[in-house]
Amino acid sequence: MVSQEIIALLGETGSGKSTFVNRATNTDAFRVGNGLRSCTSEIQLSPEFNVDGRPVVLIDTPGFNDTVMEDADVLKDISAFLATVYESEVKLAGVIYFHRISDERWRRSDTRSFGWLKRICGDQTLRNVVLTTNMWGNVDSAVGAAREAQLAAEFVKPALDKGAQLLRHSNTTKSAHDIIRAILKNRRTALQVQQELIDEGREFHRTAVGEEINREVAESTRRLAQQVQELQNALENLRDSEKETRLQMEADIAGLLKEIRRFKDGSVNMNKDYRNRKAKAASLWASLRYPARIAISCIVLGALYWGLSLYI
Ligand SMILES: Nc1nc2c(ncn2[C@@H]2O[C@H](COP(=O)(O)OP(=O)(O)OP(=O)(O)O)[C@@H](O)[C@H]2O)c(=O)[nH]1
Ligand SMILES: [Mg+2]
Repeated sequence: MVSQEIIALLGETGSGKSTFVNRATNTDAFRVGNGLRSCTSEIQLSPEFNVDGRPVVLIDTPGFNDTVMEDADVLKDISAFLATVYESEVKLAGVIYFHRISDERWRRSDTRSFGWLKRICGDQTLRNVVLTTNMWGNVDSAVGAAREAQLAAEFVKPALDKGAQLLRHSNTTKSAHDIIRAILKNRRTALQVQQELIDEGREFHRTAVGEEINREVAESTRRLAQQVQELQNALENLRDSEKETRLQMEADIAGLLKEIRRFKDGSVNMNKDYRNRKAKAASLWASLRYPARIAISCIVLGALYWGLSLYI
């Protein structure tokens, strides 16, 4: 039986999810990124901590990255884990989405990663979502406030209209707990992707998340095929003397065709890959659900082994 309040953290890579866990738990439980590379590569569960006497566990996720295939893997992992949680009849308390107020503009990658949040949650559960702005220390406060107002009036307005909250995080334990409190006030509801996968029994490629991945894959494949066609046309017009250019172009075409194959394979194997990731998600979830049973099993097995070694 899971008694904790479970909250999922979502956002772009480097948006501060793991740092939030460290502040909320007042520990250095998770590694945070300090370079240009993405840091968290797998879903991880925070140590349990208390907010107003209620036990809370945060789900830290790998960030969205603005690359189609890498994001597809992250989304399969997140969906598989959320489905596993819901399958065991546990509803999340909510979701925290992270946005760096220090970013100078709302980029295409923000629209894209915010889109994943909407497809995961659906309109009905946006009231259990807190959109958190962080990294206030890296921006002049008036500039940050103007950006925040623009976010509220424009970019995230539709989500706020449907009940999401826009809150500041000042990178302290108190601020992290205030954000969590804002979520704990709400009634728990199943997220859209959980309903699609479990209640409706859809295959992953038929969920809003899966359909969007496939749309992106088709679009990227079409663009790559167009580049191949353009290179092939240019090749036909090359003079025989331009041997080096020809070799380079042929190598470029081979690279593009390989990429197209990778996209197509990813699309064909999408559901199979999702199921593999779901099996992995089940064991991570079990570590939270049955920690005592696992510990007891270890003790029993240890005692048996000890007894056996004495006997032998
Ligand atoms: N100033 C400031 N820096 C922050 C804050 N939150 C995170 N950072 C810094 O931002 C960088 C990325 O933080 P992470 O917590 O690793 O981000 P993440 O979202 O977990 O990234 P991925 O694991 O790659 O998805 C680190 O250098 C953090 O120290 C914040 O609230 N304020
Ligand atoms: Mg991280």
